[in-house]
Amino acid sequence: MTGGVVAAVDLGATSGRVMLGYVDDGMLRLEQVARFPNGPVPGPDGLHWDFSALYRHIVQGLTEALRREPGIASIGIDSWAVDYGLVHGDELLGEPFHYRDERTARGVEAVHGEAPFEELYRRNGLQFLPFNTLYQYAVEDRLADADVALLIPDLVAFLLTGARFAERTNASTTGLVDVRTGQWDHELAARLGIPASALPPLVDPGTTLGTLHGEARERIGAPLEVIAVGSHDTASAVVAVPLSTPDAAYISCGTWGLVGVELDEPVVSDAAREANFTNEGGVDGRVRFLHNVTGLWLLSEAVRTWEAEDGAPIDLPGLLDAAAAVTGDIPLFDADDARLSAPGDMPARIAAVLDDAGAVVPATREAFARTIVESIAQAFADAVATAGRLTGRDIDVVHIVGGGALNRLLCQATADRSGLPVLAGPVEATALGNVLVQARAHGWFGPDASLEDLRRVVAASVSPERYEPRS
Ligand code: LRH
Repeated sequence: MTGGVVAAVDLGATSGRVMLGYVDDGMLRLEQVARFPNGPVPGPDGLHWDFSALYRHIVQGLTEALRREPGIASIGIDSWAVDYGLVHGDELLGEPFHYRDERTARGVEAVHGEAPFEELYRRNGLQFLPFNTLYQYAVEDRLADADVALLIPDLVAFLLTGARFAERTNASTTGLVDVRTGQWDHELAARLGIPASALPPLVDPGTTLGTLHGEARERIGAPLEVIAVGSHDTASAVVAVPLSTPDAAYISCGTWGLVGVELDEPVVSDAAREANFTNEGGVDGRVRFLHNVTGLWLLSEAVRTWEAEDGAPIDLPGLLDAAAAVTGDIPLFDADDARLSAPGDMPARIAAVLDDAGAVVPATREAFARTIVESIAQAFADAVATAGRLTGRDIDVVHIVGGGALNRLLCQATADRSGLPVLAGPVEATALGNVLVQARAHGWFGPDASLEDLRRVVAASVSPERYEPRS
């Protein structure tokens, strides 16, 4: 076994990072080089991302990474799914839309008018999420003006190297990839009026995309290679779940809680469709059979509102400690309620959902925070049970990875409500998965390392915290 160092660009909905990932004799270590904020930016025509700022931060971060570590072997990029940028020549046609922009409602109507959801599910295996890329394309005015449409990590790779590809795990979230073959569904795209320019050549994780070129190469300072990783952040996170039993479930918990199991073959049964379970593409052709639960978005948006009210930052660990000490009945709400997906005054939105269900609205912030965390945990427990039912598995342990693994109240509540032990960590699963796939491409784990071998490296490098269910 050999080793080396790679750079991982990991873009989340609330922040982005550039990390160095060190592999040494079967062990893995991360060092953060840069961290920068991210979030929805309201504009005259809707919610966008400030992609130009993100790209500037990425180039700065990579420059610093190379300064610290001149021996970097390659760069890998992952981000949230579904969103894209339109490219004409070398130019980006405007800042990408944010998936929480409400224009997608019109897209759903237009697409389902041509291809009903039942048919879409048979073809693409995706749960219904109103922002899946095919709905966005249906209301995208400038699609025809573009030479190519690229999902966010592919767009970053294009700007860095000039290469125009679609990495397969992330492409699977567009709704335009055939769940059986893993290839673009050209027939569906044509029926929906989506041009071939939106379906660039697909590549698998581990493929070398290109070498830094032009201004990026000058700024960063070396002709580094960019390697495709599981460029959907959730795909990278699932690579780094140290699955401890064959019947383990995982929750990749950040803004969203992605709750499910890993499969070899998709499940597109009526029951899976009705339960709104998705079959997203995983690394090495695995299937991420999971359901999107509205995760820590509910808490972070509530905190954002309270901070605006106070004009001062909130001590989140302190609030969660106070929430854990709340006694008495905890009212619950449906974390997946569609009214909770847009930004803005989350406490009022949740109060309306509770009120409509005849539940009591908590009177203090700590009680409110407790209700939010317990409602997320209940949705996690329900989704774990459903994943077991739909796949015939007797789930025996739940791994929580991502930022949510740090939330002790959430981890314990998930154990209590699912009746299963929870193993929390690694927190940095997404960046670790990104690093692992690059390291494997360099042959640092031997010629034929499997996903299981990669997970053994994670298990050797981190120690998850265990939460036992309490009655
Ligand atoms: C998590 C995530 C999730 C998608 C959503 C858009 O960051 O990628 O898997 O459903 O963002």
